[in-house]
Amino acid sequence: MEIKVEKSLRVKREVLEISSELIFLMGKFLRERGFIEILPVIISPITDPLNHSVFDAEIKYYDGSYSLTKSMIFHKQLAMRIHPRIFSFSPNIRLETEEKKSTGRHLIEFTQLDLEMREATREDIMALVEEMIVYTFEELGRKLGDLIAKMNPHFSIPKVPFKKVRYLEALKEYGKDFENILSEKATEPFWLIDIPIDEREFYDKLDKNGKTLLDMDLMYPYGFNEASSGGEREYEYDRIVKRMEYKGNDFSSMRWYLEEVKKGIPPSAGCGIGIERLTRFVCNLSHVEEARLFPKVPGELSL
Ligand code: ASN
Repeated sequence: MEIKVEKSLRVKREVLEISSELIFLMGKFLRERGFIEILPVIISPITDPLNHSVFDAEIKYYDGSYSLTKSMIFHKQLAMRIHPRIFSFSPNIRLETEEKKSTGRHLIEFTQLDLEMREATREDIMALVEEMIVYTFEELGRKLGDLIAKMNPHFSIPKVPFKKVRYLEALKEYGKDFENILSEKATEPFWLIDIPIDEREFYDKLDKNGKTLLDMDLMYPYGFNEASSGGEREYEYDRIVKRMEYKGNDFSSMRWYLEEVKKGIPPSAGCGIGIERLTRFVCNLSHVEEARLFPKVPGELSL
């Protein structure tokens, strides 16, 4: 295992300035639309089971243990009881295996702008995110356009609405590597929608067709690949139990969540947008490790 100390501090000052402005502008946009920022949850007895395996990140505490947050999905759903529109800049820990290093878009500690909206549909969230990106890029261009132009010849304000591509249709046309192929070919961000039930976690809502989900990934062009994932949520106890059984999720570690769902949680939709990936895209960086201070690359130890 390599120890890479000085690399952690090699991020460019300009990149940090752009990242800081992105965070500020997206928060401003959401506040102006009635969202409130909630503080992130770092440890909890429940966290996102994810659809792929990572090493455990648990902290023993007295007779029990806490998990480090992999995503705030369940806490966002519970927060819907208190306020209809929330967001958080949520640090996530996912102890990915070292192969993920070469994707250019994985860090084992990253931050996502996680947002959730009560009674919303997937379409509401896609429209909101499109508007937020356009607003953020316009304001960013006005303030830091010269700086960005030096790093990224492709930087432009995307046209809305973004194109929507059905997962299964893209898979049929381009084969297994369709996400990379489509992202390489694209010059504008686009949505990947209707992701099959086996490819995602239990909490995104199953369509009436019983096969695909009412969910979406936002994809960046020029090969930058996935930007965000989200969807409409399952919120009814019986449906959630069925979905967990289908996926083979562990019920005992999810009991805190299930107890709350039994009491009732509102329907909602939302998504999470990776801040380091957004910074990487705007600044045209080859790896997310160049998009933040103190990056934690899969398979390495660093400061
Ligand atoms: N934040 C994502 C969402 O809201 C979940 C995730 O990151 N796995 O759907």
